[in-house]
Amino acid sequence: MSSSQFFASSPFSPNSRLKRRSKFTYKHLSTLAHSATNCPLRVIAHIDLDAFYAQCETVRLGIDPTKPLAVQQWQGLIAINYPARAFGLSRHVTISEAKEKCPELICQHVATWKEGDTKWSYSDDSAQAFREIHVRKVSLDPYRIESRKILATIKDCLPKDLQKVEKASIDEVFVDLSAQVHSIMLERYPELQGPPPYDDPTECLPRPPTTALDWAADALVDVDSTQSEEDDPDWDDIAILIASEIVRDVRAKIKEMLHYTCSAGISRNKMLAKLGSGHKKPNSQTVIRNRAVQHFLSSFKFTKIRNLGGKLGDQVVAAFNTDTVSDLLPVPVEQLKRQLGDDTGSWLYSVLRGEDQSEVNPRTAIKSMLSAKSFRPSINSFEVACKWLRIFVADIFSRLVEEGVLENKRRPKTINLHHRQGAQTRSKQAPIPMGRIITEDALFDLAKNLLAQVVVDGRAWPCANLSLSVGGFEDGVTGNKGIGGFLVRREEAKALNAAPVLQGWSKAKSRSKRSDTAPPSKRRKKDGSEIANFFGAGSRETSLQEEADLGRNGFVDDDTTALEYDSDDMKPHRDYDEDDNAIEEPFEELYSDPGERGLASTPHPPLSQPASPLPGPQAVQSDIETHLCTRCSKSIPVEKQSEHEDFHFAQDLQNQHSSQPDPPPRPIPPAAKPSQAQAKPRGRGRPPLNASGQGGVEKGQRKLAFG
Ligand code: DCP
Ligand code: CA
Repeated sequence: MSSSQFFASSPFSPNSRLKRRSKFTYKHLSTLAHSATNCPLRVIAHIDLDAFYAQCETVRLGIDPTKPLAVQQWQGLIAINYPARAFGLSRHVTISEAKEKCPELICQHVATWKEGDTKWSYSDDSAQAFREIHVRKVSLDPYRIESRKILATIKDCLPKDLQKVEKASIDEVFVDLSAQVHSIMLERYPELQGPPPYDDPTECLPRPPTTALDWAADALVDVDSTQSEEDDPDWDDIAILIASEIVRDVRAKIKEMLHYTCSAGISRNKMLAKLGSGHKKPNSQTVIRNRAVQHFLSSFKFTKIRNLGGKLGDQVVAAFNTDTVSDLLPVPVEQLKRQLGDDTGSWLYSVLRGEDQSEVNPRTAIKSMLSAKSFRPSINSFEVACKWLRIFVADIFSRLVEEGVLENKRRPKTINLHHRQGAQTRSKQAPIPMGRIITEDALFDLAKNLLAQVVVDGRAWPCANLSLSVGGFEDGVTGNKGIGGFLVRREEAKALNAAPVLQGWSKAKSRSKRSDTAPPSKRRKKDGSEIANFFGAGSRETSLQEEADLGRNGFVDDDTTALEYDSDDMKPHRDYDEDDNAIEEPFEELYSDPGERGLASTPHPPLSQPASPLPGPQAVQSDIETHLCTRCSKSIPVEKQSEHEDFHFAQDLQNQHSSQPDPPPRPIPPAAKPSQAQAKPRGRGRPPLNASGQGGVEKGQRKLAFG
């Protein structure tokens, strides 16, 4: 569609006669072509699917979209479609309340993984799914698949060479339309193609030849009080109108091809575009022209603005005793700086005026994958934890296969285990061996080793929360590995052998405070020095940054909230999130013992399948051929001998290069790690071990059953 048909020429407009030149220059126009973040003609769209999971289920099941539907996860509702919202339903209502308010509500349970399954599946019976909560974990794969299709459709609608699309979450994208709009403007308004008068790029552009713009069905935000609708459009209005047409076409295509509705915001930056997409839902697009920005923002509480939803927002509210944008506008920048610090003060000053120069980052490749589960009641043994690790690995592995890991197109470099016990979160990380195909079993072994290290440290049980993630994705490398391969092998050996270095969580917390108040660049990427990694502990306490990433990406538990997430960060999708995939896992199951929820009559799942016995210490000793290491006098399984030697090699190197005192050498932590836990002297405050070397079962805790 061409919008020029909607433009009326205004030869007699008194305004246009008076203002023959635009307020924008040739330079501005040329920076639009380059999507410069400081270009005053810049146009950004934010597209957000309406009630996403609910729409996925409606479409998948072929249900009439006007029927009320909610997506259920165990006993909670995680997505409510708009027809159901008309009955006053929200995510906060319980299923019984929801059914009371809306008896015809369709509740569809999310897909789940069950131990031993090779794929997630849907259960026809939500109650049945809930009964099996102790052996199932949620899979969001169906929504990821739809999300990918939507992203592909959006990209197909935009010219390949001019598109800049950032996937911000499972159901949101930012699109920088500047370059495309620039090219359309030149086509529609040939007068813009000529060189600037006197070859001076600071010369103003001619005024657009129009007085009235047709905004079709867009929700147009009213202009600021200092502006007038009577003023003829300038090029920023034209640019945003063209962007709005593009977005309308994209939304129509998504509807036509995939049957989903979405809402959009179109404005001069990401912050405003995002506020715009939520302004009028569902199935609408909101345009915030430059001349309407202040009016639009003034109606908001500043706590709704990105980065101001959390502690920083609270701090500002406390400092100025207000939560509205309009109350803060008269506050001079100097005062903001005095009260909030220089960086935060000037950042806030700009944000309140609708300024945001953050870039649309077109990366779409997945950076990490996370699979997690919260346990209530907690789990109490290595054996049960390993069963969950099996499920996590199966879940992650199937996603890796889709990511082309088998063909070595891309592969993750690290595997991380996060373990929560009470108030303490511990994380272990190890490199994933390079130079060989990643298999499910290999991942499981790595995961089990990491868990064994947690067990060795003591205080592993009861465990309230476990998560496994892989990260550091790289494009696959083929051919001769050379010295790089050698180094990785040493690093890898070290990872398998070296003692974890635990730092207190409280330390991490206090470090976190330092970076909390810098809103625009709250979390900077850590400097990952390869040499440092090589000489550092191979498996280590995950850094604060990694914790933050993990938390931001959804696995926000009681401990990680200490890292100060904005309230909108608690949403599944963080704009500007670094890790693409894990952000889709945030609402991972946090379930309660049915008894605790007043559902005492709901039986716990029966012990339908006895837990498979884990090889105990004796079994390992007797079944595995061992080698006695002359360096440390440990018995090492023969197949681990070369890795063990690598460990000593790496440790020797470390001794040469480090002035730090060395940790005592530890034996390889294989599957039989609990035996080593048993052998290790029990530290103060550690719970007593039971006969199998596992932490004692806490009073009131019950051993969990796997079906
Ligand atoms: N989600 C979730 N738990 C939350 C928030 C969201 O599981 N607390 C999931 C379900 C949502 C999806 O993420 O469908 C997208 O989240 P949104 O916040 O974008 O919410 P919706 O898309 O459901 O609704 P809206 O139309 O308001 O965007
Ligand atoms: Ca949404």
